[in-house]
Amino acid sequence: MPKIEVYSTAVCPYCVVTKNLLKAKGLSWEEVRVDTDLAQRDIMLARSGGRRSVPQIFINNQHVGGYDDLVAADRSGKLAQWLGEVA
Ligand SMILES: N[C@@H](CCC(=O)N[C@@H](CS)C(=O)NCC(=O)O)C(=O)O
Repeated sequence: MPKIEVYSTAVCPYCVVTKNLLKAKGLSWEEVRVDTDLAQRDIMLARSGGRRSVPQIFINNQHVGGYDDLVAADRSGKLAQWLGEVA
């Protein structure tokens, strides 16, 4: 199974639709809250190259970006590659 990490906050519509998309694909993920754990917020900023919005999504330690980026990757076929679904 791919390792999927979603940095999120409690009130975050883009986080909700991200998790809905992942769920629809039968994927599971680790949620990392950056509103309740400020150390994780610093880690998110470092890993994402300074992006402050949530969600920030990582697949197998590769930075995907936010929800828009996830959708774009899904449409382009990159997401399937990152998930190991295609060679
Ligand atoms: N284009 C981004 C939008 C994300 C976004 O606006 N997230 C909100 C929470 S749902 C946020 O982080 N707002 C605060 C900020 O942009 O610093 C995406 O698709 O992920």
